[in-house]
Amino acid sequence: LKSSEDTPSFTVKSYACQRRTPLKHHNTFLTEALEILAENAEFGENEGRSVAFRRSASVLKALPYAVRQMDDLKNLPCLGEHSQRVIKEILEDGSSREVESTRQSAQFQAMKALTGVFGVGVRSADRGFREGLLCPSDLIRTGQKLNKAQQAGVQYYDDLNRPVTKQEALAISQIVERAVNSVLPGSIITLTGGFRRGKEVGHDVDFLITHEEEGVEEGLMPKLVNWLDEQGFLLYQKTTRNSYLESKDGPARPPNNMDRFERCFSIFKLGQCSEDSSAVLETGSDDSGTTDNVNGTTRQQPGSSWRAVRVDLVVSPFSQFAFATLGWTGSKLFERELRRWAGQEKGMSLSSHALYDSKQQRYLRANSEEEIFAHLGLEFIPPCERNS
Ligand code: DCP
Ligand code: MG
Repeated sequence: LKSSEDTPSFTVKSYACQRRTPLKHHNTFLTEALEILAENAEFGENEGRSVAFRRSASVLKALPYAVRQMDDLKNLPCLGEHSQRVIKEILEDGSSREVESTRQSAQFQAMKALTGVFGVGVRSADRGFREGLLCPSDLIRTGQKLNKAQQAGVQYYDDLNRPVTKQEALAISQIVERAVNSVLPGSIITLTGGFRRGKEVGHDVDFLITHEEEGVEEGLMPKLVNWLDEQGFLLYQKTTRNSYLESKDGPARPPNNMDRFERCFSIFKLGQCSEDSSAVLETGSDDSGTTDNVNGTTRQQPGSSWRAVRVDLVVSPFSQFAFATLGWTGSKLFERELRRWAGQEKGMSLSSHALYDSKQQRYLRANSEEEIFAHLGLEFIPPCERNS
């Protein structure tokens, strides 16, 4: 077998969790287009279609070369007919009519703007659009009934739609570490989500918190939230009990203790140099007195000494920490593919709490992500290569 000189030959495994997907890749011009179609399918609640486009895009992200002709796609998995048609048009004409008309459609733009409001999901956005709403200010103008989350979402819309920088994420890490260590010393705090995968910016900052002594983490979240609130760091927070028990995960449904897995959706008030940001300024500096480790990069609104940032806090019992870490690191497609691999190829059921082996009819323990990959018969993929 030989491949022609200008046709790179490269094999790509079919599940995203079997491949290494770096953050920066060679086919952004194609993946962005496919992801517009994926997003549009999500707005139409067509999950199958959305996943198909996301899988196609993800395959292109894993290629070590830029696709220049259709031949470059030979033998690649997951590229459906529709995706191939879109790719072909972009390669030949520079753009895809379907993608461009989607991008420009009033419905897509309204859905994007409305779902961009924290607390507004696809359903409400769609209802709004049908009633003639096009942008977040229409929610106010037309006197829509908004819940607390949505009210905060509208109030902090501009801040929350400005990407969170790595530096801001680190500043928030310091606040969270201080908070957690004052309510439960010895806790372990991990920055998860996109930042753990090496992203330079994110839409929020995700944390996973645990303690080696199983059980002592119980009741941590309310104390943590209290501390943060008292110090003036919270603009909004909603703590929810884990809804995992209600999920349709079948046999992997966890034992009862798992509803203790709590999550707090919050909006932080990240200070710059005002008094309430002393925590930010004190930590990480060797007390030069005028440290500006947060200044400059985060001040984008002249005159404002703080900005709002979405922060997700999750507390996990130590025995589930590896699963929670894996589950909260993402990407979303990588997670989805891990679960699909577990189910379809291994007869196992994976969640952020546990891994259940249906054949052996037992839960498989793991103390690290590496052990979970091993249980699943997968090569370990480090976080920075899970950008599927
Ligand atoms: N996650 C998931 N499924 C969800 C929500 C979250 O698998 N429905 C996991 C995978 C995500 C992680 O949690 O990577 C954090 O979710 P985010 O929405 O914060 O996504 P990221 O952190 O990956 O990206 P962003 O930069 O948009 O925050
Ligand atoms: Mg995130």
